[in-house]
Amino acid sequence: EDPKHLTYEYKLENLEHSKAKKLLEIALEKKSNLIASADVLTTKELHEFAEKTGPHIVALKTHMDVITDFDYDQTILPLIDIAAKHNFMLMEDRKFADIGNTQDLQYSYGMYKISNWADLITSHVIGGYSSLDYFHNCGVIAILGMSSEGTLTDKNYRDEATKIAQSHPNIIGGVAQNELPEELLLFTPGVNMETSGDGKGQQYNTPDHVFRNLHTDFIIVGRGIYKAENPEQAALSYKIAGWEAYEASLN
Ligand code: 5FU
Repeated sequence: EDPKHLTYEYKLENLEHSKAKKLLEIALEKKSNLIASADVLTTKELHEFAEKTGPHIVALKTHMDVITDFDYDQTILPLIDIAAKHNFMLMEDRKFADIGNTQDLQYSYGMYKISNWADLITSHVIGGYSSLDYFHNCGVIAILGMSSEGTLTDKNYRDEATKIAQSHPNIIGGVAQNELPEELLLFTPGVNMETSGDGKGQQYNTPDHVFRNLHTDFIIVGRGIYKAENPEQAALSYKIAGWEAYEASLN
């Protein structure tokens, strides 16, 4: 099998969405396929984590609703500057799962005002094709399959969800634990080089596994980096491991 269609260069040429292109450009420029998940609890920790990991990542993934001292001006505005300085994208892992009108409100209003700053957002597709129509100015990453033990995202669900992802112009890819059609970017969480689980249902694989067997495009790493003794060093290690696994998967 010719591996050309698996390369970031090929995908950059062939994908249309501007956010997909931007992500692929950053990947090639930094030789990184790493998305760091910043599941920290304060604005200060979030900014420090973004500064430390920024040079090594293509995107910073957030759960803004766990930031205990969230304040739009204090939390978001500096984060936008840090992202610009280190050239990474902002991905809010909001996992929308409602009717179109509610998702439209949740995306732009409330205190997080996600549409103002997120380049990428995650959304379930459980509300159906049209529920995804209101995510403008961002790239949507559809939750197709989850990494947790006992997830209900069985093959039938994933196949139907993948059809929506393939046909909806706002969707650039999916979160999944299986290979996806070539026109969708694959984002894989549940990556850790130290351990196989967290005792709370999370199931981990290595970077090598997810590139070789799933042909993933981007690895998402949380505790492997932010819980490490030296998060900056850990980000660099995952960046190198991810890139080497990507290159090895082409051979
Ligand atoms: F959709 C998913 C999924 O299937 N598994 C996940 O782990 C999302 N995640 C997120 O990736 C989860 O919400 C965490 O933010 C992150 C994984 O963090 P970890 O610390 O590497 O387990």
